[in-house]
Amino acid sequence: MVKWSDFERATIQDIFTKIDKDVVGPAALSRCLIVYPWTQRYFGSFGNLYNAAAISSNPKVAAHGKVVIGGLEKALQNMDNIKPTYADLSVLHSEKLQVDPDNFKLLADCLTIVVASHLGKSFTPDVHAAFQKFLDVVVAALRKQYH
Ligand code: HNI
Repeated sequence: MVKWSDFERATIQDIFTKIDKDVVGPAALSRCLIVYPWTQRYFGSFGNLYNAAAISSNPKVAAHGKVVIGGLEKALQNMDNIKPTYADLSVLHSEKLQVDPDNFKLLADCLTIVVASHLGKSFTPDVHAAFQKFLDVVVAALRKQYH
């Protein structure tokens, strides 16, 4: 069972309240596909991913970036039960999508960079630490059903 301090709970909620999810989700996924180009292999049906400009303006990438944020919000609403909440999602990524689980951390890091750029000075080391812990728990939950 993950223990969350009151500061961590409040900080993580505050981050999701402050960020523009329709911007941050697409920006994080685009960044991941650009910085780590091998991740594009899972999005063959998304059309034009030929370069950074194409990826950043690809409507399917943007739409999926919002889906990923929606997935994170589900974790946010179940902070004390993220692993069971993510069981089906983990099976989907493992068995159907066959996503290499090492990529989860890459997308999580891209999300952190985008959130930091949006929150600026308020993204202090303490705030960053709370967000990192949240993403570490999410990534562990997504890896859980991999064998
Ligand atoms: Ni991910 C589908 C959440 C990381 C590739 N992914 C989803 C869905 C959610 C989701 C939610 C939709 C499930 C459904 O349709 O029921 N993905 C997340 C989260 C993370 C994550 C919260 C990590 C923070 N996914 C990744 C990574 C990759 C990835 C790192 C590949 C590099 N995900 C996919 C693909 C799909 C997907 C591919 C299916 C997309 C589609 O519509 O075809």
